[in-house]
Amino acid sequence: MSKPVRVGLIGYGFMGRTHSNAYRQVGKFFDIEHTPVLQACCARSEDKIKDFADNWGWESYETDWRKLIERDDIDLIDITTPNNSHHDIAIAAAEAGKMVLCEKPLAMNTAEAVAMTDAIEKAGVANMVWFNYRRVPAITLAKQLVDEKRIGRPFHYRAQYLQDWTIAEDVPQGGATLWRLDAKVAGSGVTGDLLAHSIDSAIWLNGPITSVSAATETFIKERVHQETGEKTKVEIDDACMFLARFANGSMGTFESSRYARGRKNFNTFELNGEDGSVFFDLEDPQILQYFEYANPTTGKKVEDHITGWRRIHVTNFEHPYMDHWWVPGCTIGYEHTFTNALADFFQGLDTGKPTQPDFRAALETQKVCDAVLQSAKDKQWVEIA
Ligand code: 4PW
Repeated sequence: MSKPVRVGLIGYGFMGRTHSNAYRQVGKFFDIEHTPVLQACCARSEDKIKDFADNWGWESYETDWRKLIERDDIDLIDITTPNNSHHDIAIAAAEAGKMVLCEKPLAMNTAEAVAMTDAIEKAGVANMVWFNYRRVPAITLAKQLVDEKRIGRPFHYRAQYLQDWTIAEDVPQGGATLWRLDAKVAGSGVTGDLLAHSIDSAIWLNGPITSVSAATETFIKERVHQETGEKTKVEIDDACMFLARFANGSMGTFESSRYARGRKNFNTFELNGEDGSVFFDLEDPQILQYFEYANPTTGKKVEDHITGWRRIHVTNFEHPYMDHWWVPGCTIGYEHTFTNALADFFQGLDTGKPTQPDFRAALETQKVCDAVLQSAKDKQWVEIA
């Protein structure tokens, strides 16, 4: 029996589009009782949101998010607006008893993230934060290998998240499209925008991070602000590197930059353990590399002349999510990670089992981001409470 969930989407940018596409696809590819209804979308500009609604098939639109939240015909609020509005919208939506989905990073800082998590938990509403890379089948498979104890005692975690789109000095900051460069709107630079993904994956695959030591750099110190036309100080981190210690005794290195010429969305990680290693690179998204040293079922050690890294093409029905898509060997892409995430969320509603990562999990990532920025500022190790 179908149980409609009437969605109110706030924001119409890049993430507004990825989410709209996912709402349209999820019920077609996944067998879910709870299915989304594209009830209303919302943004300040009437012209833009009307076009957006028409294009994606949203049934109505609002220009004030408070009005959207007040509507009785909305069950779920999905937040895809810039980071500085997540706090107010999420709390108002939770207090109105709506389910809440929120784009990453959860908040501008830990204090906001704590207040949001408290409001969500007090209201007892279903929730999820869009760390979509957990739903890349190859990354989900990496998690399966960890859970199957194929990695053994972990020693090293290594992550990179590199892009190159801010190298030119004439890229402005602020405004509708370039708010990611404006600290007042984004909260931070690559730490919140890119490393938040790497940290979420790391915690998921390798457990809590207990302390960090970081360095950040802002290569271009002033940029024209899109709204005022004035040259103003750039207050975000353009690049960030940090060392980490994990609760399980392993060590981590993380690097992120938007000045890595040629790198567009280079998101990689490697986990090295006593019994095996895994490596993933988003530029080769259907491949998970796995090195097996010891098999956890047979206990057999693999050490001979044909031992080596294997490239698992994660496109078979046995692989996470893939039985919902095409036929073995046919790949899926970036947009499917959002559909897979929604499928997990709605299946969670069907079964009553909450979906991860929820606000509480995203709060843990936010704490690490804040500790990283604090460490870079103070030039010393910071413990994560
Ligand atoms: O969340 C991230 C964004 O803000 C993304 O996953 C990639 O980097 C694509 O856009 C930015």
